[in-house]
Amino acid sequence: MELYFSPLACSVATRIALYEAGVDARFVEVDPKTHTLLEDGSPFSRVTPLALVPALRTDDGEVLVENAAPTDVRGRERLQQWLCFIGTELHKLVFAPLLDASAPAGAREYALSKVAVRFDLLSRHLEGRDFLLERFSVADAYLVTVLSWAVATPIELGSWPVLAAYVARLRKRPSVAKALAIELPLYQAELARHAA
Ligand SMILES: N[C@@H](CCC(=O)N[C@@H](CS)C(=O)NCC(=O)O)C(=O)O
Repeated sequence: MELYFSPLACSVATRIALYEAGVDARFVEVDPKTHTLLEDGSPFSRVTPLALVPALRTDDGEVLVENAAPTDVRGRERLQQWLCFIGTELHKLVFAPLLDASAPAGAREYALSKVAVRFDLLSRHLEGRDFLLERFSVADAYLVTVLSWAVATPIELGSWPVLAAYVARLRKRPSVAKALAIELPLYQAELARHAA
């Protein structure tokens, strides 16, 4: 199995899920600016047409994309509900414009205007709970990844103490801590590459 990832991008969630599942995988780094593989410079669009991480190549050669496409039969409806909420309401609506340096100011203001109601909802749900569902799931892997991006945006996560505590707690979970410890230096190397 191969995971195509970019450092600290949403593909962190897939890396965490692979660690949680104890799956042995090869991690193939994709440069998010050039959309090429670091190992040989080949275009990532040869793997997946939109050239978006994560992409997972299974041992039989199938390429799976989309964070919200896991196999998890228990609590499937609620899991799908949270994955869609994270993917559409947080990742793409709020964080994508805030993290995209080419987004116009109006897009960033619009994104910021969407934060409070969504974070309030999430905070109410997570109050008194360890995870989104009864146990750790891929939705938590995705949520901790996305909420961790807040430090690179004007969003003050501390204004939602329940969310700040959730992120701090999950970042200590071994699979999450390992994923972030591996990807942080890769992200710093990526920044240095593009600053040069
Ligand atoms: N709908 C996709 C979105 C994936 C996505 O937006 N990936 C970002 C990283 S978080 C990416 O590859 N960006 C590179 C680009 O936009 O060119 C999913 O949920 O997996």
